Amino acid sequence: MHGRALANALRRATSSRAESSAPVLNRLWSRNQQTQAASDDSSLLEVDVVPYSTHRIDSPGTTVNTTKAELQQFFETMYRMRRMEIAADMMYKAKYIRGFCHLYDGQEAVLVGMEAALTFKDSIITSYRDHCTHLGRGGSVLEVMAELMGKANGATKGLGGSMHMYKVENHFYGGCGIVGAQVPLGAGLGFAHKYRKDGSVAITMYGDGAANQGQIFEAFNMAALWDLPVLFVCENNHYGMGTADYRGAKSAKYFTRGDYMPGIKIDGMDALAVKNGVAYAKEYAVANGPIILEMDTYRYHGHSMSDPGSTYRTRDEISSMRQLRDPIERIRSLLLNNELLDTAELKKIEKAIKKEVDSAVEEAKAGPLPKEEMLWKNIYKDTLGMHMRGRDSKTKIKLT
Ligand SMILES: Cc1ncc(C[n+]2csc(CCOP(=O)(O)OP(=O)(O)O)c2C)c(N)n1
Ligand SMILES: [Mg+2]
Repeated sequence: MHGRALANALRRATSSRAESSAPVLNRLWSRNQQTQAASDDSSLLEVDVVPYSTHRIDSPGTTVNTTKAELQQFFETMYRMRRMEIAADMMYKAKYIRGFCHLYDGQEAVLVGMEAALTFKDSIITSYRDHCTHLGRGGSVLEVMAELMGKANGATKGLGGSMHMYKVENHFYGGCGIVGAQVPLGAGLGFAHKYRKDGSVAITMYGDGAANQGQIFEAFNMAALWDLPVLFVCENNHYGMGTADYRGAKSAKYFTRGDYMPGIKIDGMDALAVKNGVAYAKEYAVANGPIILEMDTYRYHGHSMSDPGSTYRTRDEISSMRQLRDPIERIRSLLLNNELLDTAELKKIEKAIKKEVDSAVEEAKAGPLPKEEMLWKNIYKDTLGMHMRGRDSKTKIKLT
């Protein structure tokens, strides 16, 4: 990142620490002295988060309720996501995983905070950066790792790979490889919720790069025209491949880009800020219609496995993010500084999760490949006795 972008990133980083963490910890500390929260997993704690920026809507409150149990769950889930992505990186380099592979490490607080404010009745659709979305929607590390390795016990039976995780029973509609294509689909999911009057919302996620596409504005228009319960979640990780946000967008204030539609900018490195913002937006969307949520976040890896991620941004920028805004370290500090868990307890959790990920990797490696007949299954719902041409015109395969 150069000049302006670097200065902005570091300003964000310092403000997160200076404005939020220090007072938060003090406040939590004195509160715990009174409530003995550490002894009870469900005792309520209050944490202050960095102020939200808003467009055409009042701000959510900046004091967020949480519990020891919730903070521990945030820590565990984000740590599991992080370890899984690190394992995927290693398996890719060892050639167990081939083809596309976009990692999510750095951005974990977005999904973990969002899921804390949603239920699995709310729908989610996202881009190709979808491994952790699958975990957030109740999937397992094994399902993701096996899918990445093209195995039959993978999330989509080894047929989709990295960009096509899917879990329809928990209303996760995938992983889409075409930049921005999921956004109108997400508006359609919102239409279904409204039509069924089920009180749920559709979350349609897209990146800062995708935010400049025409189809995004078409989806905004329809969703707003029909008051659809949609949260348009722009994950602003500040780069679209190697292009910094400010180089590709006339206005990088993505939360304002719905014009007539309200928007909120959220610290996407803080799971508590995300939870609170999403809960507020869900209530708004069910009653009034769509809203944009810009998540200010950062990806540690390159765009995909073919991108070392260090040619268009400095190593200093990446290490500053890790040191000052890392979403896992933020929750670790809250747990430690408030004596909810000690270092040994956190180490034990980390060790158990590492073991869980390692054994999922081994199980995925040993998993079966899809049967050959999967090549011609699932093409038509009713095959009507059709045949498929084989490698030459003499070979005909009956579709089943
Ligand atoms: C329609 C289309 N155009 C271009 C591409 C190539 N492409 C893949 S990802 C990407 C960048 C998208 O960046 P962003 O929306 O910020 O998402 P991020 O990768 O940062 O999560 C591009 C240009 C594509 N897959 N589809
Ligand atoms: Mg991006």
